[in-house]
Amino acid sequence: MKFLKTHALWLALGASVVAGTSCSSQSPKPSQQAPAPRVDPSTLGTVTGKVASPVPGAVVTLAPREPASVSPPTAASPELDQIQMTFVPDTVLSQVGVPVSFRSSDTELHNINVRNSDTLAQEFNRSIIPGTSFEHAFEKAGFYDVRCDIHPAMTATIFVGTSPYAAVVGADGAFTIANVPPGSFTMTIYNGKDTQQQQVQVVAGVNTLPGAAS
Ligand SMILES: [Cu+2]
Repeated sequence: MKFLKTHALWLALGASVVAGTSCSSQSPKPSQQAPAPRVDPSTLGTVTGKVASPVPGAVVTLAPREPASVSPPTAASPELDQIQMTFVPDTVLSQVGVPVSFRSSDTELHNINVRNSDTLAQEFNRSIIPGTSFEHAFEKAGFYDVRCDIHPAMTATIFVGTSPYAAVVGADGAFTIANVPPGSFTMTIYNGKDTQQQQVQVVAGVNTLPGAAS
């Protein structure tokens, strides 16, 4: 992805917190050490915003600044499938220590070659038999490039964060982060090679940042 000066790209960034949109029925994943304390679903929100001129695979995260005040992860288990010679989805969000399920729903034999995008260190490289799956938990945060060496057109990206609050930015720049508890967060925007951070206070109700699109 090309370097872009995002200070000029931020036409708009808005964050709104909408109470009552959480899914309280999800169970903690087995990998999590402690069960999730009960959180009143009406206190959780959905943070939405818009990044101008996003590059493909841009990611937005919210890292709690007050860890004790926020709930543990509620995100679904991440999965990267292979369907008709394509990785689905093309960008997967995970967290440090949370297993990613690698699956092949294809009839072709593929391999999965994963490298850290920054260090190029190989995380693993293994073949996957059609109709099977395996899990792998990443221990280092960052972006990972995924490819199938048999079919060079098959590529994907995995983002491993330290927070459960993350979203892939859409082609139109829009992003939505669900199940966010009120609190103080550092928002990080990974837009290609460029990274931007700002502080966000998530409160009940609607919170629109300066410059947000109407
Ligand atoms: Cu392949």
